[in-house]
Amino acid sequence: GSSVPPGSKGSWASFLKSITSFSGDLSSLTAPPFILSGVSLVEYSSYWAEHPSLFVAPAKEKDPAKRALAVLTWFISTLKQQYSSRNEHLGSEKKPLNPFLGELFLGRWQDEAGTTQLVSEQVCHHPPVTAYCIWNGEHGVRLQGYNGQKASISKALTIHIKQIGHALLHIDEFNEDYLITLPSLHIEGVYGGAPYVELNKSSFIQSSSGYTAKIDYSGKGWLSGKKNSFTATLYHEGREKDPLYTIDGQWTGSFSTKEGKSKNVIASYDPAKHPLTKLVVASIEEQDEMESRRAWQKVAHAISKGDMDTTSAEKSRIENEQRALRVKEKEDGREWNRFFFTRAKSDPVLDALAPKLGEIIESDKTDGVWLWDAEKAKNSKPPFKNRS
Ligand code: 0T9
Repeated sequence: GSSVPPGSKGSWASFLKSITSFSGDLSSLTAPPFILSGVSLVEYSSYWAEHPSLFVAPAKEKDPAKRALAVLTWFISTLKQQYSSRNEHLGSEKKPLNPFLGELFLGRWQDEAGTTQLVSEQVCHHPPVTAYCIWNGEHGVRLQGYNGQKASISKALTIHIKQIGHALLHIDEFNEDYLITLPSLHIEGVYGGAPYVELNKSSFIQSSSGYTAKIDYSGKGWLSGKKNSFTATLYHEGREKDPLYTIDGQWTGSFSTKEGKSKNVIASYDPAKHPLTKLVVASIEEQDEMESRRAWQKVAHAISKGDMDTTSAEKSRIENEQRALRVKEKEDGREWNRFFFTRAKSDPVLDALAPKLGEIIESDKTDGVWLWDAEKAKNSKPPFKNRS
């Protein structure tokens, strides 16, 4: 069946034609309005902590293996927001707005876990790279990461996305770090105009305390036949055959945790029992010009009205402003100064953990390794300071 609205058949057909002949940067494609979203990709960083209690839970766990398990459980709980929330709320995956360099998305979650804060910044436009830091001071938990995507398309119109980048979780109390790798994904349902994400292969979490978690994704489910299935194991590094814990289920649904290889269920997770905490974002009037929702306000409004002329006019205005800024910087022999992050060649925490997973840090593909810069954050001018 086709989900393409009757009036958009022609433009969808030409869009499909254009994607068969592209390679790499998806953000450059012009898509018909029905598939556009007024939300910028810089907002997607918030998917990491929509359950603040699960995010901070590891900090309360004294036993290191159980702590690693709490990290794994939190990670799996984020997948539903990360990869299927657009589908659930908007009816299909939508093409996000392509963030401009320096674009910011700032907010906080306020709930039983206290205050959890979010800073997300577009640190590179070409290729697109978003960096973020999410932290909860009371619990001493901090997640920082950056990511970009590399896309390719198969003849059958499946879009394959390799994520480049990673996340690092730090727990103050135990001075522990966790390297989180990002799963590969593919987008199905493109031909019929109802794209959705499937995860594939595996992703990993490596802790500085010597535990490895491996998450295997299988679209249809080897055992259950259900979609979005996964199996995860947590083991002492190098001892994959000897898992301490096994988790299986659906990343869009419920899953259960078992001890070792046994059938003995020790915990289960049901997303219906874990309502999301809503991110608090300043009103558009309060926001700085560099903040995403303020900057894209007119575009988002035009998209929601299906007004393509205003959408492209307003998009072009932003793109032209950006081009002018880049020209000026080039003339002045300087580069755009990121608000919260600093480019590095490497990071000692990353260098210690990545080899354990055989993970190659392709920093050339993300314009460097992007690190949270506490000094910059402290000195960043008001509007941001007032609110964080
Ligand atoms: C980081 C996430 C990422 C971003 C999105 C591929 C994609 C852009 C990147 C990887 C987040 O932590 C997790 C979730 C979804 C990913 C998006 C899914 C998607 O389709 C888009 C790409 C750029 C498109 O919009 C392709 C157009 C398509 C909707 C129409 C055929």
